[in-house]
Amino acid sequence: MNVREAAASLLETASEREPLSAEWADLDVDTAYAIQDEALRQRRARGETLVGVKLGLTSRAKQQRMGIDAPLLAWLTDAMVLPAGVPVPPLIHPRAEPELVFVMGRRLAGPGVTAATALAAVDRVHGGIEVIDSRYADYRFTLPDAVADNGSSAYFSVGPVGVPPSSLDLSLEAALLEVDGQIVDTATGAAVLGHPAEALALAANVLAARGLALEPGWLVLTGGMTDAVPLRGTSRVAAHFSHLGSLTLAT
Ligand code: 0L1
Ligand code: MG
Repeated sequence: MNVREAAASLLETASEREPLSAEWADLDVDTAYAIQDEALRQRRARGETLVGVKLGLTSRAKQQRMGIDAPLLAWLTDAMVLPAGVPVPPLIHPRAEPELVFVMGRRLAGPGVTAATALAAVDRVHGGIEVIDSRYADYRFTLPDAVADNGSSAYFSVGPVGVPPSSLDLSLEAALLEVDGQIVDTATGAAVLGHPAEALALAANVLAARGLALEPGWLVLTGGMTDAVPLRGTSRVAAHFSHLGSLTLAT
């Protein structure tokens, strides 16, 4: 299997499959990012537009659950945007997680980006929910598998309240995750690498190593604040933020 075939195969996957590493034993992270980039090329060829990036595995809760201790980066396209009121489409085994979402005001290029310089390039911050859906059976994978699978991306929704990041302390911004009327988890922005701006700086610096930058208008999902909650058999998931409002998805 080569990079193009792996990307096409992951894009077509509509039910649980074996990890890519089961058939590609020496799959490494650099090759996995090449597969991710090729999958983005194939998505664009079928009409999707790049709208930003997401970070995954930026909280201890997520890293411990997945048994992987390094964050990852993945692409976001317009086909992954779930507008308010649109139910989550059928997926393999979806899970939801609350995230802090930046909208870039200026281009941000690494290397050497710090949390402070990263925040200065942000136009506003929103609360959001990401719906992930690993193509791999039981969410069992290595870091290269998850990178090749575009960080388990499926859909995401951005809440209606957007504010300048200087107007609040994002490390203290809290999210309550509610499923069918029950609060199932809580966290603050500090769960995301100590401060979500650290995740933003990481994204800029990781992209710089690939000759890329965060572009004006891009969305940056900074990673699940809590562990992701399974949606199968549920009807509704909501995230309530302390200053960034609430959003609800029908599941
Ligand atoms: O958004 C995420 O944190 C997903 C990272 C990839 C691993 C997973 O499926 O949790
Ligand atoms: Mg996420």
